[in-house]
Amino acid sequence: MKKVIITGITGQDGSYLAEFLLSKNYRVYGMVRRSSTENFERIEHIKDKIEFYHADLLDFSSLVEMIDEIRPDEVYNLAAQSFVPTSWKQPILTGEFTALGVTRILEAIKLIDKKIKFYQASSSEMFGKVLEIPQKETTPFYPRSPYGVSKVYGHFITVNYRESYDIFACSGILFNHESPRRGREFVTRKITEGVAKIKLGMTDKLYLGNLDAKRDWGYAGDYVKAMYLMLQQEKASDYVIATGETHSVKEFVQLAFERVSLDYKDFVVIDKTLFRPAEVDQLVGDYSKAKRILGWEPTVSFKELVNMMVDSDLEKLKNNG
Ligand code: NAP
Ligand code: F7E
Repeated sequence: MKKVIITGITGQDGSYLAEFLLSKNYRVYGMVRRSSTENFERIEHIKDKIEFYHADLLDFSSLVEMIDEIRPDEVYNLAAQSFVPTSWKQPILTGEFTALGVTRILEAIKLIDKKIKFYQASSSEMFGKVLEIPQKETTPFYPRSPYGVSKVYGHFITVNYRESYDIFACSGILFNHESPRRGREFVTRKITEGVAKIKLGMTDKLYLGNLDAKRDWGYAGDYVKAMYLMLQQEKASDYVIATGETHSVKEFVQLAFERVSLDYKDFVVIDKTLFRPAEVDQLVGDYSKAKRILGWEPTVSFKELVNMMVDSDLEKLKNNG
């Protein structure tokens, strides 16, 4: 049985990846940081099948001990401070988690066993103020937030440990991916939960920022499969994972309200405080390398994703009474 460590297992992607690797018969270890209350909402249904290990990206010795005790075949580093607006409020902490945290894990792997395969959760936010459309593996980076800057560091330290120490380290440059398990502060989930509350008469307004920003949105359940495929290849490399389509926040809002037969113009209020100091205006990825080498393709369309998230939030709110 192959052993795997997933950092960030309590997050959106961690939960889908854990499910997927359990289905592949992996022994799954979830790295969690200490908290006064358990935060297992997304993995409640599989938590009996996961072995939890307490460690923190800020604490090098905890990472060394974890890797030494478990001796995994693969490590997926999904843990990060992942919310872009918070990265302006807490830029130093974001750098500690999202940038230096990657070096701490890679160092632990280098010290203990260089044969351990490593996946780094890189991001389309690295492309920021885009220098090429669509963005591919060779497109230069121009990050627009402390989060994006930290991810550029995480990406290049991964490449550097591959080139310096011959560690099988891959960087997955994933474009936005969403699901019913998406954190409530990210725009897609904020919209779908807001729409569901409006439909059920629990509120009558949805406050949003910049509706003109465009993103390449896919389904998280598809994207975790690409992470796994990257680590099963002969050679380590970096891959863009995207849908190849771009849509504005406004289009997302329109479709979400249409799903419940309402007009967004009656409910959406623009709140200037939600605009960002520097915006990423338009992202669209070219996933042809992943298709060619990994045989990976997205399976959920934009409209299916919106509908899935609205339906799920309606269901959750109805069940909660
Ligand atoms: P998420 O839902 O915000 O989950 C983040 C995870 O990181 C949580 O499990 C969190 O644990 C953990 N974490 C944060 N700081 C930590 C620390 N110091 N030590 C240990 N664990 C820590 O993020 P996600 O959407 O699943 O994304 C997964 C990864 O992919 C992240 O690195 C993100 O930056 C990257 N990414 C995401 C997207 C996307 O569209 N979703 C796209 C590209 C890249 P707690 O539960 O304890 O807070
Ligand atoms: O914003 C606009 C906002 O916070 C998307 C993370 O997973 O994907 C995510 O980063 C867009 C931005 O995601 C609101 O200005 C308008 O242009 O959902 P988001 P993000 O910043 O793209 C990347 C790939 C990651 O790696 C990150 O970890 O939506 N927007 N109004 C709003 N955004 C939010 N959050 N809230 C609003 O009210």
